[in-house]
Amino acid sequence: MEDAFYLYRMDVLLEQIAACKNEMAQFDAGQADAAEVFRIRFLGTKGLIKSLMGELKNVSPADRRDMGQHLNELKVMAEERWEVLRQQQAQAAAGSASAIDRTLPGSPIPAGTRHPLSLVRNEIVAIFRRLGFAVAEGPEIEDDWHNFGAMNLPEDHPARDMQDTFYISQQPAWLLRTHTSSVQARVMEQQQPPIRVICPGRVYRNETISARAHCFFHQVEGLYIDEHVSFADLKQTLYFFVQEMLGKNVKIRFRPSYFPFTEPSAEMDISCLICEGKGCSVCKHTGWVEILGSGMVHPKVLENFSIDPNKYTGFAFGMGIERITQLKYQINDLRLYSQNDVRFLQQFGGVV
Ligand code: 2NL
Repeated sequence: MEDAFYLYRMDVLLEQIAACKNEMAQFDAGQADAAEVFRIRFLGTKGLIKSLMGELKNVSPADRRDMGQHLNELKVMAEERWEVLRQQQAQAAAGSASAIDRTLPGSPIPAGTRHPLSLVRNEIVAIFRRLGFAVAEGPEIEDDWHNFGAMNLPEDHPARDMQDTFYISQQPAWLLRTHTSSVQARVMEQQQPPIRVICPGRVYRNETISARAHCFFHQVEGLYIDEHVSFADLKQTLYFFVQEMLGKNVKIRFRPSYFPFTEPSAEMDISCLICEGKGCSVCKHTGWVEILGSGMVHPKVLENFSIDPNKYTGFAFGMGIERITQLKYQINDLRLYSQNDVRFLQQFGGVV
């Protein structure tokens, strides 16, 4: 009779206690927040052990004392296991805390240095800006007209040859610009005089790479078109530029030359910075080094953009940034500019 009345006989409860122990043994101590998950499952107010305790009233009074002891054992066992889990977790937290000391100052991120060509380009641009020149940029992939045709280069000019210029094989009408005159062509397309621009940028020529030649280099070209612009303006502008760029002691000279896009044309030399004109290997014992080409804009070029050559005149010039940089910093091999050797690049760290 008693057995039938008390639904939870001792053996049923013992089975459940055993199942609970089994679950505790298999509990995954590695899971996230393991101690708390364990507490909620076994020791919490809605946990397994509390619910088993609640069943004690359904055990016959004769077995109740015995059963209470079993359940107490189970509870102590769970509490001990919980304590171990908590300690493990605290240790893991302490371990990761000592691996990262957040009070230490951060390791500095090394700042890069500006490329010498960028430094010199920025200086050139700054000087011409003070003279009222605007800066214009354009695409490196150009068409024949902007690079050659508009600049008065005849169809059979050697610069147009595949030997000298990179053409885009998928699109033979396109090429890599050989000078930034193409940018000035685009400026003249857009705007009538007065025009006063400089065009810095990368240009390409099909050359075998050596200490003195590369398949790409950097240029700054300048263009000034207005009424009454004269060769005297050209000379004075470039003289001012050289004195600002390289120092007041530098002398200049012009030698007659030829470019298809200017007439007359002249190349400009400066007195050698290394030997101050006395003669050395840099100036090949002449005392002078060439730094740029220049001239009065050819009337044909003006006409190509519907600029009246009887009303307007202009001067233009072009210089290689590599060349100016070489003179300024005594760099003896063009390849150094593009090899990305930090031992070379870091030497310009102090210059802004
Ligand atoms: C050189 C020579 C030069 C020009 C570039 C130019 C541009 C226009 C019209 C006429 Cl839009 N000329 N540019 C003129 C003379 C010389 O460059 O040796 N460059 C590295």
